[in-house]
Amino acid sequence: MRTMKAIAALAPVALGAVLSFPGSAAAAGKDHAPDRNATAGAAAFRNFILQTGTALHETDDTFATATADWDRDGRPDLVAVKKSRTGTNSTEVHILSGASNFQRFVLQTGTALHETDGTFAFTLADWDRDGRPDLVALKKSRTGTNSTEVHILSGASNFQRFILQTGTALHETDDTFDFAATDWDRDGRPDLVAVKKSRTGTNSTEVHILSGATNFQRYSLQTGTALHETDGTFDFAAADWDRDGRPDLVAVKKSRTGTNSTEVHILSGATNFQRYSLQTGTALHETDDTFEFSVADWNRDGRQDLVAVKKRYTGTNSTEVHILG
Ligand SMILES: [Ca+2]
Ligand SMILES: [Ca+2]
Ligand SMILES: [Ca+2]
Ligand SMILES: [Ca+2]
Repeated sequence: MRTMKAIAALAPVALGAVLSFPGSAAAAGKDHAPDRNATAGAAAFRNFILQTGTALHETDDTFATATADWDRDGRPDLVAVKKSRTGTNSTEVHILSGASNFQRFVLQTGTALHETDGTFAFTLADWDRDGRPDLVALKKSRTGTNSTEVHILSGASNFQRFILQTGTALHETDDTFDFAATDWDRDGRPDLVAVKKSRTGTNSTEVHILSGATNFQRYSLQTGTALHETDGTFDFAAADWDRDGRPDLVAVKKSRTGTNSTEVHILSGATNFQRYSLQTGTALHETDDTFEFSVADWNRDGRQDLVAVKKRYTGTNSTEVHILG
């Protein structure tokens, strides 16, 4: 999520540089010597399958990033949402194509949404089921409805048209909440996953899922999880890691880890997030607020990969993408 003024002016810049980080890879290899009996799952996230600068300059807190297959070529694309200090005086969407290894923009546009601030979070989901990812803007606080609001811009209109704007059953929310969209109840409608990280009734990280079928007026699930309360060192995503048809909760622990690496802890949806499917260190060193995470199947082997976006203080002076498989 985060500063620069003229993105368009920088669009033609294509670095094309595939970086190698022998230092960090070797260090991680030493810390986590491969277990020869390890299952495929246990070996997950131990290798970089892409490390590259991109056509996007370094970015700051006015940017939020996500992955989605915008151009429907089977390759995840990088979606950068520019929330404020934009040329268009609106929230902007800048999409870098996966097919170009993020060297080329396939969309750069203002949207129907005004400039946004820290009270907004963003995710993508195909709300209207036309095959195009739509932009889900969550207004967490200072809303007209006194609830967390959902405002969805259609991909088909290049984000010029709202296809849903509504309050929800969830009260206003703050930095103790993270959000993701996934079809939890498998009715074909994206549902909204609100992860309550701390100050919870259960003394654990909680999952509250609002059903898309009710336009987010009813909960499909509200539960504590096997994961203790969490803080700003954790990022969350939803994806079907174990391929049982149920979305799982991916918790990325960025720092203060036991393994001295960025860790991935996956809670299985089949157990309502009471059991772990995977807990592992990764080839990526500990990370900080300059990193954002998402999951996507980059190399199309049917397994979700971890996409780490390094927004600034990069070697390439661009926003970088590091994918762990
Ligand atoms: Ca794509
Ligand atoms: Ca759509
Ligand atoms: Ca659903
Ligand atoms: Ca699953």
